[in-house]
Amino acid sequence: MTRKKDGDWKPTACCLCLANCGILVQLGGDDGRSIVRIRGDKKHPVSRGYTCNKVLQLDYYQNNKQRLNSPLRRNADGLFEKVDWDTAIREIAEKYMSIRDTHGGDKIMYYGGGGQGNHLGGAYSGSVQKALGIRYRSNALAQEKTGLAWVSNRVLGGFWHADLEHCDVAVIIGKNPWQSNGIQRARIVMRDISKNPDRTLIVLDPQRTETAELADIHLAVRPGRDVWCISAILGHMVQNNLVNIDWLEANTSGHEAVLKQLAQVPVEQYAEFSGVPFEKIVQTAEAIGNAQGVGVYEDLGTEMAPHSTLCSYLNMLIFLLPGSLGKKGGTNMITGLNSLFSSVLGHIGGDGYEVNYPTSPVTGSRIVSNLVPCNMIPEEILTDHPDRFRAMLVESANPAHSLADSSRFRDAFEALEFLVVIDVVMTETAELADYVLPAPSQYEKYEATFFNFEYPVNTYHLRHPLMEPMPGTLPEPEIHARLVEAMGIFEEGELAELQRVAQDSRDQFAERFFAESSSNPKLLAYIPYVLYRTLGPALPKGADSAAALWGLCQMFAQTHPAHVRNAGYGGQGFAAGEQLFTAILEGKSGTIISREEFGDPAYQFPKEDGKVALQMKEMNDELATLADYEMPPLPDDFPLILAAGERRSYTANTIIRNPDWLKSNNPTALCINPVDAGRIGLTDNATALLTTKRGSVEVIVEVSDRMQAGTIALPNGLGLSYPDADGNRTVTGASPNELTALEDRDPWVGTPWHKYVPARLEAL
Ligand SMILES: Nc1nc2c(c(=O)[nH]1)N[C@H]1C(S)=C(S)[C@@H](COP(=O)(O)OP(=O)(O)OC[C@H]3O[C@@H](n4cnc5c(=O)[nH]c(N)nc54)[C@H](O)[C@@H]3O)O[C@H]1N2
Ligand SMILES: Nc1nc2c(c(=O)[nH]1)N[C@H]1C(S)=C(S)[C@@H](COP(=O)(O)OP(=O)(O)OC[C@H]3O[C@@H](n4cnc5c(=O)[nH]c(N)nc54)[C@H](O)[C@@H]3O)O[C@H]1N2
Ligand code: SF4
Ligand SMILES: [Mo]
Repeated sequence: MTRKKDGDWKPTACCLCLANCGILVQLGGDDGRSIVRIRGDKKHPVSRGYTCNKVLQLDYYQNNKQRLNSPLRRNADGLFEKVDWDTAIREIAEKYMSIRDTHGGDKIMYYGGGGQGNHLGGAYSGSVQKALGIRYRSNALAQEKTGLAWVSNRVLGGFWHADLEHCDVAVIIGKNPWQSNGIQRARIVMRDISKNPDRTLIVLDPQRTETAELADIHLAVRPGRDVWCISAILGHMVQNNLVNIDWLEANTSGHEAVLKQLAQVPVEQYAEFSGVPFEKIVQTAEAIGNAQGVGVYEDLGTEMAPHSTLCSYLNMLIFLLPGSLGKKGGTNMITGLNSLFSSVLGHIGGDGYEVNYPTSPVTGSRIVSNLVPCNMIPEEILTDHPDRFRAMLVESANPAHSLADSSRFRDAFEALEFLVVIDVVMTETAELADYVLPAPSQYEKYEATFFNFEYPVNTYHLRHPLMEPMPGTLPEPEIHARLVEAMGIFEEGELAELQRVAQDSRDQFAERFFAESSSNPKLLAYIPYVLYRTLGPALPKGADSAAALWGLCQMFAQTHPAHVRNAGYGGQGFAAGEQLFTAILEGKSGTIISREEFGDPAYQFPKEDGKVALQMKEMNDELATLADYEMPPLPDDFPLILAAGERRSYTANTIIRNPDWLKSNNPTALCINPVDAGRIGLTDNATALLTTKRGSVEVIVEVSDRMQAGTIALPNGLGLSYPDADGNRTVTGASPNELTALEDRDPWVGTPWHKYVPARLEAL
């Protein structure tokens, strides 16, 4: 074997979680298509060389037995047959158009568009959606982050970043960054706060997680009772002058009403009900109230449990009451190339309630951030309502496995008149499709995400391909472009002039593109497609997928000229946008796109009146009900609370399917407290039957004193099928959504209560 030289290291990023750490890889194997060595990329401006344990397993994603290499069509016997691309594109376009023309494009739903590492392809789906008149869409954000997105928009007018690198108090709520990362350089950042006597790490989690073990204050809340714990903390702050009243008066509206409400919180009673000792509530309130900079990070432990939306609102008060917005070490509003959360809201009436917000067609559910609540999708299909969804396009997502109640989702997908799935592998959802379209892996094409949430220096990482695409695949932008063409949206030659100018010079292209679009609105309406087919061919081979970024760079440079200039891109007219785009296109380890100033009021208070709307009537009303709220008792036959899907050192949603990657002793285990295990008669590695009102699965037990008594936890992303050595498909581990129910969801935004599933466990 020849020794690899240092020059063989190629920069890219890890696609296993939203941190997208910059990495360097070496290729090897018989055909040079295996990722054989991996290390952190120190040149990456955000991750700076950091990775977690999972990154070493990336080749299980790149190379596996389920990769697709041809479009598949379901034949009359219900089996898949290979078809060529022209046939697949033509037939798919015809079928969608016929549904559009007969029932209306709003009966076709778009789901997905990208996972943890790939958002570029989904950006081009906008043109297909436009061509079909698709109105409703959704993705996994509508089963976790829509509550947060809603309250953030209402209160702050945008989305925020917690400066955990510099804060003196970090509050981590329902998140275990030690295992789930997401936060940049998570383990280093958590350890730094933990080690520093002048900084305080507060962790709210029923479980003694690895992160909780680092905490100065671990609030071991009873599951599902976060809202009382957080109210008690805020109540104690208000009742003991631990709030920054000058800041609130100067920068917020409605604070009198909110402070009055919190002044009435029976702190001791709430503390007791939440399971957290009163002294710890006091200690937490004092740490937050006396801090210069407070950073809050919430995640699934609170977002997938009862009162989740109210919790998200109260979690923002944790940094707002001490006035910790718009400063170093605090919380800052972010601007990125493209926001994953749209700021569309209804109308806020004179009484403070939102009305005329968008809703879903059948159940009338609130649509936040343009996303139909995931838990409502089956009900929007399995009905004879005339406005039901009749067809779907699923791209880079596995909803038949990842959304609540897989069995109902299977029924719903089977009831559709037409389902097309775009993926790199055969998935549980693809199995149910009429057509499956294969895409190259994220290491075989230009790829990027819009998870650029950093502040004050924000970055963008366009990854270059490491190898040629797998034969038989087409990148998503090409698939979408061909669908648009099969639907006859543009005339032959309609884009020829723009194509010609693009070949000459990108500066002229900008002038020409914006001039032409004022007379031809179609160019803007189909902007991803138009850029892909005009500017795309003028970019380096394969980089046509980056064409849409050019449009985003131009917009970003127009809307944030100072931030872009501070990052080094300037000049008149379209020059700054052009320079920014060139830097992103040519950069291989991530590119700095903007530099902001801490505390710039124009950006920190984006709402129209320049103030934070501390009061949010819907939430204040719900807060008022807590004093009289009775927890619904657990049913006698389901005495345990199951967290259905937690992050472990070997889970990555469903991105890696080959079970060989599961390295630790028993990564598929159901964790249970020793007392409960003893009562049920279970020991380590015992097999048990786990049952909820929706179903039963077999699990292997791990007894763990990290678990709070009365609670059990199952890892996420398992229960995937994969061919064994003989080619027989076997399932490893339990699929959590065989156990979850659609109706157990947040009343505001429909997010599931996966962390609060009543369950029973029996020895087998
Ligand atoms: N290893 C790994 N990392 C991942 C992923 C992965 O699949 N595997 N997925 C990525 C994705 S998509 C996401 S969204 C993030 C999610 O990241 P996290 O939110 O950190 O993930 P979880 O482990 O599901 O849940 C976090 C914590 O919630 C706690 N919890 C359970 N019930 C409650 C409760 O009632 N209250 C509170 N306060 N806490 C509770 C659990 O004990 C657990 O420690 O992870 C990302 N990173
Ligand atoms: N019970 C329970 N359910 C959960 C969770 C839980 O904690 N408990 N967690 C939830 C959370 S937070 C999330 S984010 C969701 C995630 O669930 P999904 O949004 O469904 O995402 P993934 O499981 O990451 O699946 C991504 C799909 O993209 C495919 N893919 C990878 N690369 C490419 C590519 O380049 N192109 C295309 N077209 N496809 C590609 C993969 O093969 C995979 O099928 O799961 C949710 N489900
Ligand atoms: S933190 Fe996330 S992106 Fe970084 S190496 Fe780990 S899984 Fe990959
Ligand atoms: Mo997620």
